[in-house]
Amino acid sequence: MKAAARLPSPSALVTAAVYAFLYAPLLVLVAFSFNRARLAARWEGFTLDWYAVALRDQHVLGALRNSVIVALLTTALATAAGTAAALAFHRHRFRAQAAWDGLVIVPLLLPEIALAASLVLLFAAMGLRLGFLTVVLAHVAFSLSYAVVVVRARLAGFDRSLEEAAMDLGASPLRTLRHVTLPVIAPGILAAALLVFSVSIDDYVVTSFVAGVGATTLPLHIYSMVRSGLSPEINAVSTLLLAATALLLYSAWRLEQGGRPRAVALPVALGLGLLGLPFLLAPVPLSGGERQLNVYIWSNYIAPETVRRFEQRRGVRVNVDVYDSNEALIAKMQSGNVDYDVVCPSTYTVQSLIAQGLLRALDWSALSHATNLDPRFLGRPHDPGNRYSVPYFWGTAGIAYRKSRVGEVDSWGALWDARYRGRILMLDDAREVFGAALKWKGLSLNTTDAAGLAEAQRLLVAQRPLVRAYNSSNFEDVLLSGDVWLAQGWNGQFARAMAQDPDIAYVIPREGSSLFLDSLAVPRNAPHPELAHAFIDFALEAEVAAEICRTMQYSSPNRAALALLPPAIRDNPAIFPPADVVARTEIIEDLGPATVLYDRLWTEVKTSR
Ligand code: N2P
Repeated sequence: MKAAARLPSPSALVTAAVYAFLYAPLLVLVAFSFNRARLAARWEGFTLDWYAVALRDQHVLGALRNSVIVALLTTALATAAGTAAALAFHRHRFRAQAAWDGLVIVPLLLPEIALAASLVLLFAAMGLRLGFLTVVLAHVAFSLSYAVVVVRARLAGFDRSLEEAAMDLGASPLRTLRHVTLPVIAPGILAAALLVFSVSIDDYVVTSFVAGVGATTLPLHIYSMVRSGLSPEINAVSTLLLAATALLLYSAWRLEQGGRPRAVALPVALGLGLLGLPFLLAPVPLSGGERQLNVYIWSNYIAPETVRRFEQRRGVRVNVDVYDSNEALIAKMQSGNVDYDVVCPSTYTVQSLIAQGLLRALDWSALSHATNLDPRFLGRPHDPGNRYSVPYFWGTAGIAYRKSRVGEVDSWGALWDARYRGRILMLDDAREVFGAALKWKGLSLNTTDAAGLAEAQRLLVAQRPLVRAYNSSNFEDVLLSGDVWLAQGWNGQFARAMAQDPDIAYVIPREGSSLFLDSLAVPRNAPHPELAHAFIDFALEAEVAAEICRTMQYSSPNRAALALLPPAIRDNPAIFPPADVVARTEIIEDLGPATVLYDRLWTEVKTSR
């Protein structure tokens, strides 16, 4: 009887399980920020090194500084406006009061992505360039509601007769506000401010839409770090951000519960202190003006170390943003209000950007290292005289697979094998995915033939239930993790995966595949064209091109760099395929108006049931 009483009750167990579910991932994150191992999710001993790395990383510090500035401005604006609105609501009964009440709350319930998209449209219509200002305005837009709601809650218990008494005694309205109203609702205002600050500092969705270049906040930077390779540095940065947010939220909660401002002084000071670190450690200006270069490039296409070398050599700051599809690049460039200096489109996208007048003619006299390029990659049909583009990487799309699970693979048909249901990954890329289906059936991946495309679409719809994920960013990680056994993807990232796990193989199916050639180019409205040329020329230097190839393992079109590569890279057929394999590949071409057909068919595949 006694022993039974000591057993936890079922409801306590369920509660414990819920909390474990909620907080276990965070605990793991915090624990691994102290783990010595670089890659493995295995404990290899305690270290503070990752914090040291993070606090020395100028990009992390810069992004954190941007986040703090945005959050402080947002807090000031949203809290002031929110408090004024709450007071107005408290004092006056408006006509259709319920409707106004509801409208204040709606932004809290609105899907963030809808708010983000509408803000981008609004800014474009107003002719505002995306940057700091737009980030702050957007943050105020979504956090204002929080401020109104919190201050109103505090006002609900506020006795208006205090104000009336003050006025009866001769105090002016302003004096009454300062000496009576504000002191009473101060904890509510402070709580609102802390809440606004913490929703602003870790916002990702809205910010990613409205940031433009040079206004990268910490959440955006962390996300781009994740996409160019996981490092425990991210765990350290996230832990710091988590600690700061937790301290501020805890303080806001205490104040809301009626705690005295003095009681939260310590946690607030600690939280703000953590966020103040970047100002102490990297006291540099917000944006480098002329001394800054904005690069928009495929993920996994350039190592941070390489970028750092250029920064050091030229004494400039380089912002690197990444994308995972040509369509994302085109959309950004068409929007017309972003300021990139260097971009990296594939052949068919170079064609379409030239046709739309979105690229700037290059000054070849500033590209003295272009003589390093293998002439086979120059003068191609997508840009006959290379007026606009300089080859950067080439490579193939193919299938990587786990030998121990699927044996030998040599046909696209393997990706339709029902035995591997749920173990197949496809690129999230209309042209590549249709390309795989078309090639499998012996058709050109540039076909515009309606019957051929309909057949490809039918195959892709049938394949959908077998597909675990459509992923163009870290497909090699998904294969490495064991979640999928067969993945369509691009060679470089697979070559890196193979170096980590000998069970992985890469094949260009016997039916043939796509070959890509991605080039550096300068957008027509690039703000820093001179520095853009300097960067392109830097990437053409034999030694730099060799480093880029060695670290990213896509195939280099730089002949002088080849000699500098270790045999493990130069002789790796997954990176530099033999001539007979190249012979069965095809280059994706711009299909002009037929592009929309691919887009429509692809959307239908992805939304099919
Ligand atoms: C880089 C993918 C290769 C680009 N993440 C294919 N054009």
